[in-house]
Amino acid sequence: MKRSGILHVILSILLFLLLSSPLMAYDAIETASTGTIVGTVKFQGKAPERKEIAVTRNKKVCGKEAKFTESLVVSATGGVKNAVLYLTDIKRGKKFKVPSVFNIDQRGCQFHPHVLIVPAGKSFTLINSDGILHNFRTNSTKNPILNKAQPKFKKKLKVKINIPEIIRANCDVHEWMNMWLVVAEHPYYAITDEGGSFKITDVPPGTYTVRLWHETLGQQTRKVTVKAGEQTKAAFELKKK
Ligand SMILES: [Cu+2]
Repeated sequence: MKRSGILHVILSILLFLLLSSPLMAYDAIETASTGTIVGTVKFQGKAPERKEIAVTRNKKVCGKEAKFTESLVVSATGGVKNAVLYLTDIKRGKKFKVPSVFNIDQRGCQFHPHVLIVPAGKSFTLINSDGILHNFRTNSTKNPILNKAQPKFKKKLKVKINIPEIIRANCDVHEWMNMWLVVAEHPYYAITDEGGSFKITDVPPGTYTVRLWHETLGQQTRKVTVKAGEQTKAAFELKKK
């Protein structure tokens, strides 16, 4: 083999290692004494009203019930739903278990749930409950783009995404249908509930960076210190950008 050929092989191997390294950055270990991070995400000021979605296609199926935009859902007490919180710098901790219910349902021409945590490299199911054509397109930058038509006879479709990334997905048939996939490389991710509360459990003691991500309100980071057997509180406030 020529010298340039060998160099090419070495460079290819290095590039492969570099690209695949994010998947190997987390180690599952036995976690005996751990702590919890609990908190809330609140909206500062008066929350904007959610707009009703105008159903322009497949009205019989899609227009049965009124639908409202999900890009910012704020409770009566100011809690922000569907904010994602995760540790950006955790290297080892609990095993990443795949959730028992692990799918996206296209029902009433909306994605359920609107935000889903997806363990990287694990398959999940797209369900078509509507009996009409939907299409699932991911707008990824780190992963290959998925573009999966799901005709009415195709009730279930398996998909898999390998590289951690927060990805917007949409349906090309119904332009109002969109959702977010949070492809995670470790189990320390949480989504806020209706009241804006979240909980990250079984965290090994240490100091970590918590990142908050919300689809329209942006991001924030915060350092937290977790102690064994204790709860660490983290309160976030966001305002409209
Ligand atoms: Cu659709």
